[in-house]
Amino acid sequence: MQDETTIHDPYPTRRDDRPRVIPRQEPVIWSPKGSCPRLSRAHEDFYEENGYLFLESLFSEAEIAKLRAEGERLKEEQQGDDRYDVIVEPGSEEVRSIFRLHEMSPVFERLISDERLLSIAEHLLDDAVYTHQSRVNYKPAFRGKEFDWHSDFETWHSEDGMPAMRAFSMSITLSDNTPHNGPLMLMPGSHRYFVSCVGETPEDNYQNSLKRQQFGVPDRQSLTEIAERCGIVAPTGPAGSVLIFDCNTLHGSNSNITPWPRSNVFFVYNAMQNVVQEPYGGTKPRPEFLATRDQVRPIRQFEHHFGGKVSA
Ligand code: 6CS
Ligand code: FE
Repeated sequence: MQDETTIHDPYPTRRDDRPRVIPRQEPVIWSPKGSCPRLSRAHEDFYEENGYLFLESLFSEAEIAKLRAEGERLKEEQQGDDRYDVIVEPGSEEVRSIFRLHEMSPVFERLISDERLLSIAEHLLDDAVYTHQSRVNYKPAFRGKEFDWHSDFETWHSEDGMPAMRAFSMSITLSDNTPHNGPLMLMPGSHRYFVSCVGETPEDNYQNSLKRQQFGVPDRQSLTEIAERCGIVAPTGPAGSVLIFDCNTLHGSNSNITPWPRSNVFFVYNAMQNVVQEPYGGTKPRPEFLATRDQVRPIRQFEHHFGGKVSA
């Protein structure tokens, strides 16, 4: 158990019997604004204010067709295997998520280092970046179940030992995300509040939480207050769009009972200066497929760009 007197934990969670709302202590965008070739100033201002940004049709239909085929290939390949990094839907054998895409698929390994994504990641985090986690959430037709409201950072801090809010997710839509097939919902601006959760994390929690999260789900009063303050949005758009969201933006999604899947790839970029340490919740570190720990290496070397001057 992490002795609280040793390392100060700015975001204590799953420790007390009542929730707390702690103001965010880190910047949202770590680089000076206006220094990213791929984002306009309006994009940066929106992301800083809301904790998410939706970039429509970043990838062409031809590119997405290849990515979708790769997602289906992986699913066919894993179907029926009782693999630890393949999660099926509660109550069915439908594949819910496959993790470690960047290790299992050269196609997705290339995608995570695609300049259209990597340059934004290095800018937002102002550092060399590595893959903390990658997955495809299939949210299959008729049977794709919900994801309860949560902050990814709350889990990654408590169960993986991620020190600071210097990470974010990119969700690449492999299928059209419509208002009806369970698009990701977010509370815009919620990234500025860390909601500590109650309830001590059971050992090997991930064996249940990836199907249905019960620990690290904020209490209903906090969720209600923040939803009333921030509202709820559900960005939709065609396959090939990219939803960027901060590690601490509250999000979730409804079940999918439509005949159309809502399959999205998720890449989590973490700053090299924010490599996971001992889990702050005191549980044993989660397996490598959920949080890169032994294989941490930058996707590429990074040089700081301040006002066009390049300094190593
Ligand atoms: O535990 C995790 O790391 C995963 N759980 C959720 C619901 N979102 C982030 C991540 O995929
Ligand atoms: Fe999440």
